[in-house]
Amino acid sequence: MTASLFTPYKLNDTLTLSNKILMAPLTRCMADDDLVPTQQIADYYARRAEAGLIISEATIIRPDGQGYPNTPGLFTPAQIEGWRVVTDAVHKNGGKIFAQLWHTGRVAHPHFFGGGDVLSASAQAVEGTVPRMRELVYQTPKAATLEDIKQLVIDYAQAAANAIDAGFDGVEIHGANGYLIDQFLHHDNNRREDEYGQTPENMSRFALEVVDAVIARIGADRTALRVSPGAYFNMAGDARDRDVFDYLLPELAKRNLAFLHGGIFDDSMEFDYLGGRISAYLRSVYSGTLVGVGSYTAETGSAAISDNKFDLLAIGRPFIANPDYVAKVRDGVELVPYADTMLTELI
Ligand code: FNR
Ligand code: 8K6
Repeated sequence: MTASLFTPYKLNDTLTLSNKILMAPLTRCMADDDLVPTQQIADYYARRAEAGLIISEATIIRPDGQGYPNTPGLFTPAQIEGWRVVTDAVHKNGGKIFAQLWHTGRVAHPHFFGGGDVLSASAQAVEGTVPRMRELVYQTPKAATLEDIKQLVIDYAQAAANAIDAGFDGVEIHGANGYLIDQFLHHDNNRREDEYGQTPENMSRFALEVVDAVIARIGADRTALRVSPGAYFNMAGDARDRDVFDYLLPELAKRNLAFLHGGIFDDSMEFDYLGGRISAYLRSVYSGTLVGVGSYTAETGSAAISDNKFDLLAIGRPFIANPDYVAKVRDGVELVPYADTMLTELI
């Protein structure tokens, strides 16, 4: 019933995955206080190396991208060194690993980077407080100037180059879940009146500039992107967002990315303005390799691949509960159910 998951998948001439199960990016908030991954983190990923591809927890490209405690970075020599220990450990166990490149935009908090501006597409605050740090209220961001945008694009590309230096097999740019890139892609947050706002072309411009700058540094074969056309986290949906993604996705397809990854917690969620599920919408508009995700089991994910709904399956929470997820599925061994209480420990 899960056989379709256990055949190799050729992403491109550079990368072939040994199976179709990806470990989804999972923020764990366990880097040290310099945002360096620890030996425990290396061991945690190494235990999961049987995945066809691991996508790392979201990793910030620069200090003002931080919105949660102890999320790792990829902008200092010590962070690059720390990640090299992780990638070596994964490779030694026969695995492959991409870094997920992250800037939280308006979901950042100056508490984490010593004060200063929070940047976003527009000066629209996200409501509420930093999770588990309830005293930290989100502040109204500064709308990024054209100069800020130029620098951000440079910093994404530099983080991608740092990731390759650190031994990663590639990067997944985090364009999903209401963080910085996504803030440009949805009308809820993007109220700009310049060449980055109002029209689908303009609202897609920042995402495409980041993608193109990363490709220029590390090659399209090693570059992937995660997107959330259906807003569901840190963001409200708007029917007009559909036109933005209808423009963006064919543009992305021209770039021959390694893959495109949907960002959603439960892919049975339907979005009126997308005509249904995220995966179905992405499949209808995007012609390249597509990763499905969101409350799938190996069985339902394998069936979806057999039905050509997507090409690869990403698994999140069950991988937190089961370091040996892939072996268990292959051997038909029962899985340990995930519980939120497991987030306090790296097993
Ligand atoms: C996530 N998710 C997530 N997504 C992302 O793009 N970057 C990240 O760093 C994280 N971090 C994260 C932490 C935790 C604790 C959870 C539960 C989720 C979302 C994740 O990649 C995935 O899309 C969802 O968990 C849905 O897949 P599952 O868990 O239903 O297989
Ligand atoms: C301090 C912890 C930081 C974790 C950041 C990553 C976010 C994952 C948290 C899981 C909760 C998700 C809620 C998503 C809403 C889904 C609605 C369908």
